Amino acid sequence: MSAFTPPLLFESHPNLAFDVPRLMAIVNATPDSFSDGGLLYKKDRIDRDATLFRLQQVVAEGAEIIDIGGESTRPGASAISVQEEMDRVLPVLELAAAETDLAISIDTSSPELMREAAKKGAHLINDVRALSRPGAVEAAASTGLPVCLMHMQGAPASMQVSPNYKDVVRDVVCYLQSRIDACVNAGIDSTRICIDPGFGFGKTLEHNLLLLKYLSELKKLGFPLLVGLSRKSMIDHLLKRDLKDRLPASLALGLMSLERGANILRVHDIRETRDIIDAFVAVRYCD
Ligand code: 8Y7
Repeated sequence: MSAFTPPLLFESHPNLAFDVPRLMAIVNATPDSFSDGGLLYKKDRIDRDATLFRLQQVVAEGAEIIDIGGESTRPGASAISVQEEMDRVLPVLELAAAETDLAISIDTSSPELMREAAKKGAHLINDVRALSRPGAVEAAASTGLPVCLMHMQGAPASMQVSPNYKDVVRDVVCYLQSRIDACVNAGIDSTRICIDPGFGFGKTLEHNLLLLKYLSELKKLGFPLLVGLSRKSMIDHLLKRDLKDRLPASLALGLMSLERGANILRVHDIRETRDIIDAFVAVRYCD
């Protein structure tokens, strides 16, 4: 009926084949993240046993990818040095590479960490700044790894003060296209790029809702799509829900993203998200 389009995939890891949607578990190597900060810590340091325990839990619950981050991008979070970021992320990455078969994504904007992470076995670079820091595109290109380019308006400290767009869907599409072009010009193959609208990053509730409603516009760019809606404060703005009561809406928004073509869901609640992906896939492939 329709022309055959080969499934999109990244060759760095089998779990980055997008014939089915993939589950990315958030693993924060931070002492202070808004929902799971400090989980890997004992006495102010990353703890090997606590980290191993968490990694095994993440695998058992059905994650296929883990996204390891050391810098909190909460609105108002304080900046840390590159050294501090490396000290947080690299031990977790090394343990994940040695002890699991997960695809490993590194959530960073730092060129130095991109290079180190690639040497230590990372499979994907996830940059909320879309490789906009000086040297980031070049560093990412030199690793040969796939990259996730996320849209953000402004900087984490102030991005929620007064988000402003002419047409949020068009503006995000244009921005992502410009970052894709910058990547391709620097030698990153277009088969190694995925994109993300960056829910909650310099966006009002209305902006977020429009981006979800018209997610298919982003799909038209032709790249795998990563979506992060898990427990985000837009759910509070919409429904008045504390962090601990955001699971039902997170799952609903996740399923709506799948229906609109999301290829990776980045989430905190792994077991529950596994169920919605499995149910979605069962219906999609039932004939
Ligand atoms: C996202 C993200 C965060 C997202 C991508 C949070 C690191 C805030 N959100 N990366 N990172 N997409 N690609 O709520 O939506 O988890 S941090």
